[in-house]
Amino acid sequence: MIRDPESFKLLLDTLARFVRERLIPCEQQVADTDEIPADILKEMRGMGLFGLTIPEQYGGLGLTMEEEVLVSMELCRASPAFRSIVGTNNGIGSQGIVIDGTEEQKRNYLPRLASGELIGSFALTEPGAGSDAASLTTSARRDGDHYVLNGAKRYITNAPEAGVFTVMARTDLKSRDASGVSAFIVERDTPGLSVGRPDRKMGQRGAHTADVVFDNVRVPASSLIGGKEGIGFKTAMKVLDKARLNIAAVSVGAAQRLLDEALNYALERKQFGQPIAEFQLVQAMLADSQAELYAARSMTLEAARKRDQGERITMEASCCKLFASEMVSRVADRAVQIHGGAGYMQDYAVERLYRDVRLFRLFEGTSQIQQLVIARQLMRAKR
Ligand code: COS
Repeated sequence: MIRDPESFKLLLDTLARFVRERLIPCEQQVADTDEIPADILKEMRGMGLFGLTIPEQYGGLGLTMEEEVLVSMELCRASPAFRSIVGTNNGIGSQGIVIDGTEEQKRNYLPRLASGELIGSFALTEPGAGSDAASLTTSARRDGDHYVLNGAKRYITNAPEAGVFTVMARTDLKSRDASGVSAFIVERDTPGLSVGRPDRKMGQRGAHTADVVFDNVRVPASSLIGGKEGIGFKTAMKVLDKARLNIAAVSVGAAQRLLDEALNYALERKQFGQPIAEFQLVQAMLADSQAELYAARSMTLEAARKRDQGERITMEASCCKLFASEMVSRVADRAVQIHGGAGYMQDYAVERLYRDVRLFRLFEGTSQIQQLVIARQLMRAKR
């Protein structure tokens, strides 16, 4: 749902200009330094990019899902690192509070997340609990008016920058499954919480992940999301439904950029006396990329509209995440192929983007987990 087409077009046009004039020219610097420059971050805050999805009453732009995916598609024409720094505040680092938080929790955290003053992060994955997220072992033992957290989380996006974490931990210490998991809001400076060194990754320089360790971290009982034990896994899954749809949009944005780079190169590069774009084997790669990109874009928009109508989109989000993240990998591969030897060189953006987009098939649920979710939903509908 687009609430006000005119002002939304203005937002998209402003963003497109920012991406073109500020972000893309800065990409190589981000890749070289592994940091997003402070002036770019300031501009992103000024544009409201940290609070796109946070409801207006808490200081955000309150975008609908359709608006959100269109913004992600535009933003992700630039290096995914720029999306990543705002990604957790708009997605997994805030949505647990937006979806299931108490009024007090919303009032306390959402305005600062919306402004970008605070970076939010989502701590589900553990060294021993990746795809099998419900097997997590981080514990939260009740102690009077507090809970005491112990355990370790792994590959936590924006942990080095985060001021607040949504942490999934086991409150029913005898349980082994999802039913014993609760979600907590844990502030960065709580004694006993430590963040490891940023991970060294294949790509996505400028976007950071790290371990987060909880060593007798005492948090007030009021930091239990929704004020209720045992619903934390469901909160996490609801957050991921939305996040997966967003990753589909992120993949579409990156694919648009990759195709653009490939097309420009094919039109300029001459071999056998003519631009390589004139060769039908190159055209086939361009055409397949465009067709798949269009399909991913269409399905993502359709699922977003469905969510805006209040429908559950668990299956659709997984379909979109699966298809779009696999699609962008194929588009990236073809973009490198069209560039020939140049595509293997760091002088060309496609070399970096090829490595960056590989993550999309892994995080927020691997392609295999999306297949599992889709198949389970299909079977459930028959029972
Ligand atoms: N929305 C609401 N509730 C959901 C849900 C969703 N999308 N998905 C699951 N649930 C509920 C289930 O209904 C079930 O509740 P009941 O027992 O009351 O019916 C509960 O949550 C447990 O669900 P399920 O039995 O399906 O859990 P599993 O342990 O089988 O795990 C998968 C399900 C594999 C899908 C889940 O662990 C997963 O998504 N893994 C990947 C994790 C991931 O994406 N990690 C990325 C890092 S986080 S950025």
